[in-house]
This record gives sequence, structure tokens and C-alpha cells, in this order.
Amino acid sequence: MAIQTKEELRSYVRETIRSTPISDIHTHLFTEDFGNLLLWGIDELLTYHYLVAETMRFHPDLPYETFWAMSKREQADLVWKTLFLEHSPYSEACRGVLTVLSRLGLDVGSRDLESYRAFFASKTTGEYVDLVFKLANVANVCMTNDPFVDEERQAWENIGSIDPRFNTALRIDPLLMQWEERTWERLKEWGYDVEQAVTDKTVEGIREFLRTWIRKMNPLYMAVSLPPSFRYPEQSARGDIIAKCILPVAREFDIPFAMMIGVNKRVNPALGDAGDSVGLSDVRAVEQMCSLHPDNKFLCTMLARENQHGLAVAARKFRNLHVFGCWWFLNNPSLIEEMTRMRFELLGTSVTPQHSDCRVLDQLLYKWDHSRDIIANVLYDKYADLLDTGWRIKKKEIRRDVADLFGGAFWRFLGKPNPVAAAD
Ligand code: RAT
Ligand code: ZN
Repeated sequence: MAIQTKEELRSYVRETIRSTPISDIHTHLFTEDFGNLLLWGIDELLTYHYLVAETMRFHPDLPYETFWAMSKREQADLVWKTLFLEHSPYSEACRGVLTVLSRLGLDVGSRDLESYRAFFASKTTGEYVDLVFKLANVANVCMTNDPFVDEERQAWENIGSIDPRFNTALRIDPLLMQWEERTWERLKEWGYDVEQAVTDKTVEGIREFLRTWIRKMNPLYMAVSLPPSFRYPEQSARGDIIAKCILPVAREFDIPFAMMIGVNKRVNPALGDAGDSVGLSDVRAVEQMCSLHPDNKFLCTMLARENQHGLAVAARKFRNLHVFGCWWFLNNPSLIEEMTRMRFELLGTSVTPQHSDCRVLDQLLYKWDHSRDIIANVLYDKYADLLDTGWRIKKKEIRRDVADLFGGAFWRFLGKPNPVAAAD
């Protein structure tokens, strides 16, 4: 059935965006099998590193070590008092906590942290996971699986089948960013025949390492976060490892290489995860990668606002490139809106406009609620422009497009069936 009026269009787009289940293609969430790596609940929400950074701005005299030495509950108390009681919590990360509480049916107006704690204490992990997936209308999330994190590597030894709502992604930052400093020694310790120089023997050892983990995890893609100084091709261990190990193995298993580019790591190391920053990167590196390796697939998101236009243009040139998400410091309403509008205008529906990057399960509720509203507004505007030309839009076409934006385009790019469509 075709849409008749703009009012009908607005409400149908909004309704479709709300009711379409999402494949969240990059998160830091885990299944229950990973034990403490799966974070949830109010104290985890409040100590999210985005909020730690904001809190410390109000306490110039509080030594960082003193904050880190506090218990999680004490840290959460300080964040709550500082950002929610002593100042208005309208930053995006603060607002997110309130959206979560509200979506869970808690009384946000009461400001009663203890009652929120009591709510979470009454839930088991399993029932809470079910509740959040249902309320968020998220069908599946992709984890970030890093074999260089000891706790995670150990967890994999006992993991059998994985909750199908959670997909895997093999994350390999230390392989590319610290090969000569220490990663080669770790691989050697784990029994791979490698040396510091990227010789033929090392190449074979790294390929074996990748194959082992790909077989174990069955990842949707291999991923890395890269600094603004990243260039490609590059005369370096990193450049060699990408060209000789990552890309051939990615081809072997037919999985994309995901590049998340633009992080200046630890500009303030005392802040831990909150101490990373952003810098302008070179889209040319992405273009070169796609052009030199036409048989590989690449996912890419970039952290600098200034890189977004160039990246969207690059995706018009290279069909082996799929652009995704409004990453980290870009995950704010004003920037999501701007980026989504620009991407829709340049790429139509062949883009994945958002991922959540959740570190705490509950955040699925706010990150997707907030993004859904923005995407709905932008999409409405785009369809309204079509209506003005006399083009008639069918409801099923709107459903098709939204399904593409919320995972369909991604799964098609992977060449794998979309589990959401299969479940229909
Ligand atoms: O957004 C974040 O939580 C960052 O700390 C990073 O984890 C980033 O998303 C990444 O995947 O490197
Ligand atoms: Zn992330």
C-alpha cells in the first residue's frame, strides 16, 4: 500500500523504525558464559568511562589514583552525586542513564539511587539479558572478542555453543599496534613459531594464530582500532602484517577486515579507558586499502567528524567498503543527525548508520532509543522529498529500507543470511 500523506509517512516511518529488530554490529557486550566480562546494572552504568571523564572535570583536586582505588559502588556514588545531583545531567552519556531507568519503568523523578540498586539486585543475569534484548528490540549484537585479554582468552577454553543473540568479532589491536614491542613474544609463548622481524616464518606463524582463533570464534569480521597516523600501504611491521597476514586470512575465511580509525590512545593515561582522544585521519589510506585489495571486504568507521564526508565518498568509489556507525565521541544527537543525513544523501540505504558500542548491557536501551529517533527523523525527511516529486512510496518499501539500515545491508555485505529475516 502506498503512503498518501506526510502525516501518514511520519507515523509509519517512526513505527517501522521502532518495530524493526536491530543487528548491532559493534558492541563490547558478552554472553553470560564470559562471567564478569558481561557488565550490567546501575553501578556499571554510572561508571561507564564516558561518565568517569565527565565526573573528573568537576574534581580537579581528586587524584586519579584515589578515584580508581574506590570500590565500584563508591565510584558510582561519586558520579551520581557529581553529574546528576550537583549539575543537570543533559550530556548524552548522562541522559542515557536516565533513559535506561525510564525504559525499565523506574521512577526517574525520585532520584533515589538506592531504589534503582534494589531493582537490579532483584534480577538474575539471564532474565535481565532477556528483558533488555526484548525492550531494546535488538535481535543480535556483535561482541568484541580479544584473545590478547587474559580473562577472555581463558573464558574461551570452556566455551561451547554461544547464545545465538551474540555474534563474535576477532579483535586484534596488539597484533598491529605492538608487534615489535611485545606481541611477537606473546605469540611465541603461546607456541607460534614467530620472531620479531616480519619474516616468512613470522608471517606463517601469525596466519596460524589468526586461523586458530577464527576457527574457535567463528567471527563475523576481524577488527582493529587505528590511530590518525595510520597510512596504507606502509613500510612497517603493521603494514606488512596487514598485507601478508590479515588480508590473506580474511580472504581465506571470506570475512571483512574492520578498520576503526582515528583514536589517539591514552592522551591522558591516568583516565584509563576514558583517556583516549580523537585526531584527523587520512581517508586515502582506506581508499588505497580497498583499491589494492579488491578481493577483500572492508568495514570502516572513523572517529573524527571531519573525516566523515571523505569516508562516505570513498564508499561510493569502492563497493568492497561498507561504512558503519557514529563512533564514540560522534555518538551524540547533533553529530548522529548530521552524519546520517549526509550518508543517506551519498549512499542511500547501502550503509549501516549506527552501532551501539555498548559496554554495559543496559545501554542497549538508551543508545538505540536515541539513535532510532534521529534516524526516523532523517529518513522521514528523505522520503518526504521523494513524495514532493510525485514518487509514491509503498509501506513494504519502507519496511525493506529500515531492515537494510538496521542490519540487512551489513549481512548482505558479509554474504551471510540475515538472522532477523530468517526468523520472520
Ligand atoms: O567507545 C568506546 O567504548 C571506546 O572505548 C572503544 O572501545 C572503542 O569503541 C573501540 O572499540 O575501540
Ligand atoms: Zn568499541
